Amino acid sequence: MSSVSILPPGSTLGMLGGGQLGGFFTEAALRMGYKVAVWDPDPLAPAKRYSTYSIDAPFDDEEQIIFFSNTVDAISLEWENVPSRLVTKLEQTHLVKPGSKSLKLAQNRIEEKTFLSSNKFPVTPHEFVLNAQEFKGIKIPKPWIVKTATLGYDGHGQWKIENDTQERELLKAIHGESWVIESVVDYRLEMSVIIVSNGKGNLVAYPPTENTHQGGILRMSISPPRLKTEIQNKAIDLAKEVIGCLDDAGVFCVEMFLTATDEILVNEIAPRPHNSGHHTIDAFSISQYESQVRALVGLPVIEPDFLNASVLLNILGEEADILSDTDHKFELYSDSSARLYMYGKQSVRPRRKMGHVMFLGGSVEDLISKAENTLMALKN
Ligand code: AIR
Repeated sequence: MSSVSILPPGSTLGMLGGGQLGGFFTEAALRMGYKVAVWDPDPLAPAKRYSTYSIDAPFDDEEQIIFFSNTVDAISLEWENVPSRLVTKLEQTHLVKPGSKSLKLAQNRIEEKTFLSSNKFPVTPHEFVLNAQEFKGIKIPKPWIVKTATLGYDGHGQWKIENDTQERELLKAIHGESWVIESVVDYRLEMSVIIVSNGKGNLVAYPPTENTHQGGILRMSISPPRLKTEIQNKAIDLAKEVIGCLDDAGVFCVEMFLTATDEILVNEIAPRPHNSGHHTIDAFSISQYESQVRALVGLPVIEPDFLNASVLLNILGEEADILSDTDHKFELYSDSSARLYMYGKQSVRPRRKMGHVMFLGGSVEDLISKAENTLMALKN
């Protein structure tokens, strides 16, 4: 599609996927005067709490594809598992940001790694395994991180394999798939950079966040990161180069490792806002979700102002029930620096992202200890 001028408030934006990321997009779009049509097969998807139009059909429902196309003026997405076939189809008639090219890359780790290595971006040592038999020929020594090539997110489809027994167990459990096998890198920390691209060469970055994970799922995200400015700038430059190479528009996240020798390796690219960017709602003048709206409707994509330090704590699985237990006296409820976000998910599944707490202001060290205290209280 050729580019258009600014889509005015009052227009309807289509959102493929209706999770928390789509929910925050929808809130930002509503504030800016837009209507949003949220398409998610789950009738209770969080973003539908705010949507103007809501579609519950599977993503291949021809009737709903027509309804959606007739209703929306431009389209974005909020998770990688939206079928790329649908996006390719919608692209023929609508502006879709990001487009199917970036989506396909993010949907297949083999394609993603190939894109990164062929563009000479630093990545962890890896091998591709196209069927279970090929596990025998892997040259990378254990320990490995095994990742399914497709349909993985939030630690799903990922295993740490440290010895031959674990490899045998894994081979019993997995089925006809393809995988990326990565060396376990001795890294100092994980970080991510959110990039906004207008698709015409203008790329804007949010400063990096420092991220901690548990069981492959983001637990805390710290901003500003406890890193030298030089390393932060290096991470921003690298993220801009990676997203520049994609040649697409929208909000993207580049996840990275910082090694013990201060080398930065690119781990993953997400063609959407990111969990580690929730803080941009409270801690920056323009959130990643407003940036997603801006990039989509053709408003200028601009550098956000940093407002205050923040630490995000994700609320996972049954922790959501513990947090709402009225007998429990959580300090965070009497702490004016703590903002609670619950996504309104109806079913609690183990380790599912149910909400988050954003600790704001003051020093990062104080915010981290508040987040750690909350985590401890959730375990008791
Ligand atoms: N998401 C997308 N990629 C990674 C994550 N965490 C967000 C999106 C998606 C939601 O998580 O907002 O819709 C899916 O969450 P769940 O709990 O239904 O699996």
